[in-house]
Amino acid sequence: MRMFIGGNWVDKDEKIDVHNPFDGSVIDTVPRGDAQDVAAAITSAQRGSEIMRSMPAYERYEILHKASELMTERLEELGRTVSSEEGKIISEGLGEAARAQETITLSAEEAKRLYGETLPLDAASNGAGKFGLTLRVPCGVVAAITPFNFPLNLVCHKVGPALAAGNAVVVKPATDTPLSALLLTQIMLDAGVPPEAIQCVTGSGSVIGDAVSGDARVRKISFTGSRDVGEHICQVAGLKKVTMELGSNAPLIVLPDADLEKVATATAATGFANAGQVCISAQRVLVDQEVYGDFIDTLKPKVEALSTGNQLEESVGMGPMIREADAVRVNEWIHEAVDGGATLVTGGDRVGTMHAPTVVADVDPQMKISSQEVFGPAVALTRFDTVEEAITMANDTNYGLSAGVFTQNVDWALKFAQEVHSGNININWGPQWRADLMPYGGFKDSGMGKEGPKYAVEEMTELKTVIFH
Ligand code: TAP
Repeated sequence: MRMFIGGNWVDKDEKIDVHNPFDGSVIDTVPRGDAQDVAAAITSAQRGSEIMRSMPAYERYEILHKASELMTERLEELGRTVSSEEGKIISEGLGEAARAQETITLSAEEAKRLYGETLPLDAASNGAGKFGLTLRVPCGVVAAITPFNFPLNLVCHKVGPALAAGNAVVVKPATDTPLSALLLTQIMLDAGVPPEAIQCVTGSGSVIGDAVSGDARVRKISFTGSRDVGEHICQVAGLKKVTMELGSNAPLIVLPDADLEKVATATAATGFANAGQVCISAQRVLVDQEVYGDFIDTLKPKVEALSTGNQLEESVGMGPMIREADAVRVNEWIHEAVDGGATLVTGGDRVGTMHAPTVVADVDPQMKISSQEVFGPAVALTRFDTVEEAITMANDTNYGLSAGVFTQNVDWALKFAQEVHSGNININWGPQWRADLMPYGGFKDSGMGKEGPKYAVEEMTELKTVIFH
């Protein structure tokens, strides 16, 4: 595929191969964009931002609504593209395509809701005879830098609100998974987005990232990805608005009154979906010592029932990881933990990008598999004695994106909700759950700002205060 810059589909002599992570086969190529391509994209987007700023909200709504209809027609193609380039099983790929379509529908609706307010200026000692109001105005050019793991829906979470709010958007998709973003760009153009209002530049983040983040013509950066890249972008960005949706090592607390069957089902579902490569995967499962042994016995067969293999075959329960280097890293952390005294309950093997679904018990919270973001198909079990200890352990991390607790005790549930420092709190489910309309974003090193179209529109607009004297 080609990239889209300045109203044209652009090719380059230098290409990047896009691989199917299951067998390494090349499924397509994209141009290797450079800093000049980024500069050209931003120049065009500046014109696009003027067009979008003056476009009536109803037209922005209609275009996004049309885009959502076109996505519905192409759902199967979108889902297959996601699965082929990312490695998630086909049901998850199709599920992501359906969610992405809903994200664009929700964004279309938000185009109609850019409210301001009137200000009671005469309530201030110097305000008699004045009248004030606020206008919510677009930022201008929004840069959208996105990760590999949800290559369509997370692009929609930026493109949809950016356009709904009257901005132009420059998309920099992950190099491993650019095809879904390019397909989406085509759909947006087909729906009537002005060609200057959307740009999609492919190329390595380490090469072209600074050209995107550092350009003073970009007013807003919306980034989803790893903590360290997020921090680097903030340093390069200078005086810009930023939204940072970063990583985590999400905890799931199992209190002694929990239904262990339900917890085990939730752990298998929220720990191993997309081969554990979800920012809110259940990673640290903290279990009350009273039910620790029984929980392991209940969880083990559910994890062992996950068949691994070619993600495009419908019978397969878990596909490959995105890159072999990441599978090697996850495997090393597992074996480091086992060498340090943890117990391998199931899994532990790796062949190429395919890592077995793994459960490790008796994990010391200082071990990498617990203290750092695993981002792979491994779950670490640690036991605790009291609710207070469990909450302290859950909070003993630099991350804070999502957390889960299983209990029937409303006091414990409320204590957990109030005391766990995390952007999302799940009572009686694992940490991995999201409806695309809800405010979603992390605390601490998991980032700042919220996504969900309503909240992203707020972050991609600015308030102008108008005073009539
Ligand atoms: P990253 O390696 O951080 O890459 C994310 C994006 O940043 C890619 O497009 C990447 O481009 C680009 N990038 C790399 N270096 C850059 C630089 N110096 N300047 C600007 N952009 C740069 O993350 P990933 O491996 O794709 O995704 C996994 C991470 O994302 C995990 O930490 C996960 O938790 C996090 N994540 C968070 C969320 C939310 S909502 N909080 C959701 C999904 C994922 P290249 O691909 O070309 O390197």
